[in-house]
Amino acid sequence: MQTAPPTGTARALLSGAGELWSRIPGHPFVRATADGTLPAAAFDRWLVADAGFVHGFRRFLGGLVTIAPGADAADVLAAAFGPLGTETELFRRAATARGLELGAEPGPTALGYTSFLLASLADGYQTAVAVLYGAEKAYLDAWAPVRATADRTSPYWPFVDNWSSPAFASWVDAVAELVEHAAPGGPTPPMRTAFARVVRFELRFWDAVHAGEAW
Ligand code: MP5
Repeated sequence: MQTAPPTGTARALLSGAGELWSRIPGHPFVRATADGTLPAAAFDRWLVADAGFVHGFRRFLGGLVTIAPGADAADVLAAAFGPLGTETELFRRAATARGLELGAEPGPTALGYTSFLLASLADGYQTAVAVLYGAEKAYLDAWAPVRATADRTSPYWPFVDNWSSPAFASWVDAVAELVEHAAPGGPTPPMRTAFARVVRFELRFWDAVHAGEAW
């Protein structure tokens, strides 16, 4: 799925993250999920960790709606609650089918990432919307390149489909526009710092799940 390349501030955030960002597409976890070869235990760990992430993410999104600078931005953000509800159902159904308990104690990386999302709200809308863009764009850029070749008979496919779909790509484009409106002159240093943290957390999240990180 090709999307419109981001322009302006969003593009500057991406190119600022440079080498780190280049490790998002083609990450071994994503490749193995797409071709169905990821061991079931690793997928199960990811499913529980990511369900926890999505729960925290929804609270973060609620906070962003609260601090959005106007109704137009709030409308764009609030529109994501519908798809997030569908996504939550996808996690619940898969967890039931696989006999997994959602709501387990998160590992330190997952907890650190969701805590960072929520903490970024205290830095204000401009920085927090850059955080939102990083998290969503990371998932799009990870999953969209494997959509065409992914094994659609695999139990992992509904998840690959979710974040590589045209609907998800349009939402990420809309978030890029919010970033542009929030900082039309280009990213501020706090936006760049927060965005780079998101990229590091995204990469660490997959690594932690793969390794079975615990504490
Ligand atoms: C997303 C996700 C995408 N599900 N998990 C991580 C670790 N990063 C980003 O967010 P959403 O809420 O599923 O669109």
